Amino acid sequence: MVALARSRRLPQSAEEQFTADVLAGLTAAPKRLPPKYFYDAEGSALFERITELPEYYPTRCEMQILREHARDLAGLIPQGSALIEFGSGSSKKARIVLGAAADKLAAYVPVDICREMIEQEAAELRPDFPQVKVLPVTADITQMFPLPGEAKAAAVRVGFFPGSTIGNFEPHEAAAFLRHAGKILGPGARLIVGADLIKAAEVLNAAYNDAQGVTAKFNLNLLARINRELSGTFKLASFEHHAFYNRERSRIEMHLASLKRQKVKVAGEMVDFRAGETIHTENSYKYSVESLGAVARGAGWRPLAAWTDARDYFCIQVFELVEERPLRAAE
Ligand code: AVI
Repeated sequence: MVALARSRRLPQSAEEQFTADVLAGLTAAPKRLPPKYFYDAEGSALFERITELPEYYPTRCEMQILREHARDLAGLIPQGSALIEFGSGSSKKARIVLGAAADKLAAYVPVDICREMIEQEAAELRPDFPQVKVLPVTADITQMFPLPGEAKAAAVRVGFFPGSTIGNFEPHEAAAFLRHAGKILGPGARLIVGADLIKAAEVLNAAYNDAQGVTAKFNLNLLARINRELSGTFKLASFEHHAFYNRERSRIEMHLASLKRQKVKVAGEMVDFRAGETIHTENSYKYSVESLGAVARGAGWRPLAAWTDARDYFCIQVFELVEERPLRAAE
């Protein structure tokens, strides 16, 4: 940390960025690590296992809503649209939308940081939806990225942001992301967002403290990744997974708690831990249909439709980009 600050060099590679973010987070008070680093190959496989856990309801609820309202959803997709999925991962939810709206879609553009995964998914989708051009883009969805020509030329671009990934942004970041999505998708855009809803604390706490300990492994994998990639000396048995619902802030917080006083070396730097001190690794914000609608409105989107599952655990909302009208002289 000190060495990086002294050198005043800007991080260049992904590895330098990872080193800088980890050292900055571990020397901050309180300690924290960015949740985006959960998703190396090991972490992505653990996340896939989480989505199948009996306690982790979001994925099942979202798939159920998509299946149940696939026709209504297709009705809100204009003819000749391109579907742009932000952070597509396995594309299994997009398959439901493609199944219902393939005749309206000129192109499907899965966007993800992991090139191999989207190339592979694209290869599997093409034979199933021959009438839709599948055009994967490797990019960080929080940064500006160019769309393929076919998507730019489409009648309308429809964004798809499922999985409650919006919940892993801080509220101001969620608003900024929705504004940024509007800029990428352009005039007339629509946006389909999946979000986890506020509910009983027991249900939420169980979803992030599963009996098989997969979520604990997913959380601890962040330390294992630092050991693998940044010559870290974390002893995983000396840290414990903590996840709890913070009702005031409508969010699940995940932390890694140090079970004793200890020193850990990371990328050549020594980091001290007090007994009980935690590293804050993730927030997962929970919304209401109204609160998500309010964030979206503030970011220039008008709600068109909202559906929830039978228990109101999860929602899918569809928005339309509000046209920016130039001010007239009298206004
Ligand atoms: C990816 N994201 C929406 C998950 C969530 O529920 O916030 C990540 C996760 N963390 C622990 N379990 C699942």
